[in-house]
Amino acid sequence: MLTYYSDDHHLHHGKCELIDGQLMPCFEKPQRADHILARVKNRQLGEVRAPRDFGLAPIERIHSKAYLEFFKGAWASWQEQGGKGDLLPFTWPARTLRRMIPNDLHGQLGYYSFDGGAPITAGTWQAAYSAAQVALSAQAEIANGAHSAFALCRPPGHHAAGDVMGGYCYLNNAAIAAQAFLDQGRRKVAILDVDYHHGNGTQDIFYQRSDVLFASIHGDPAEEFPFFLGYADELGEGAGEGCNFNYPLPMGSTWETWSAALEQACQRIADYGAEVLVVSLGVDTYMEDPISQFKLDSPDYLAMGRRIAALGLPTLFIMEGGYAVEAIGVNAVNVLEGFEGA
Ligand code: SP5
Ligand code: ZN
Repeated sequence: MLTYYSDDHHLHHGKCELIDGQLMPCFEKPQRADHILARVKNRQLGEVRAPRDFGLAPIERIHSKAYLEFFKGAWASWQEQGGKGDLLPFTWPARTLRRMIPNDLHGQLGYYSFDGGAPITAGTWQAAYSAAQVALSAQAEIANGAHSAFALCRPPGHHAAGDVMGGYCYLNNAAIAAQAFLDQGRRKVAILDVDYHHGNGTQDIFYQRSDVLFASIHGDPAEEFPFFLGYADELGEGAGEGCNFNYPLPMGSTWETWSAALEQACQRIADYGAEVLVVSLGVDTYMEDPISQFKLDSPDYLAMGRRIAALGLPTLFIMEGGYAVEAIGVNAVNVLEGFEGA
């Protein structure tokens, strides 16, 4: 399996995030992608290629121009104001407030985000832009006939909606790739999100559409981030009704519980008649993940890859979360090796 990867992810390195009332070093850090790349090479998964540049057009199919303009220019505005430190939002247009776009940079940052987990640093735009190109390059590989490809994206994307960043995510790499398949003539794309957290951004982007089926297995949002989306009764709306499936699972879930949900999600994908599959590959379901509460073990990821392969679909794997840095390479590549060995 080919891997697409860009060193540009190193340009994004946020300083801290608020966890349990304490400012902690960001869990979403460059070593994550470095460990996965090392494992891809060590296991000789296949060639590692730099992305092509498809420009902004395929990104604009998912994200609004206003959002992209804001994100691209935010760091420069901050510097003009003499800003020090990462750009972090602190006020959001929550219930009781007006949903308007203020002039002030921090006002705009609040408007275009849903949490304080997506810091903008000097290189964040370039890193996120390159991650989207990594996803598009792997997508093109499959469009050209490959049965599978791995987009080693960082920063991740599945929490980002059309004009909202958050949860370590800025540009929704999986959604951008899925849309590219459709724009090239495919009619039905399925996205399977196996990250520990609900892919709220991806769900929102495709919620009213029938050309993308979204299925997500995640920590019950009643107990876990992102809290405000990802419940089992969210089934899609309008034309998209019946094209959205959430499998919220209890804290502490093991492979036994998790794999039963995977079975159901795969059944939905098969019934839908997807022509191609995009997997939002988060491995923060791992038992030793520092911010998550599932109990999957490393060999379980091989089984996960095998079950996904049994769908028999051309499959694009897109890296999302996973914060147990020492094990992230083994776990992510286990999914890919399970898929290939199946
Ligand atoms: C892509 C992705 O996986 N994003 C996840 C963002 C999660 N941000 C919220 C983290 C909350 C962690 N709470 C941990 C409590 C540990 N005691
Ligand atoms: Zn996650």
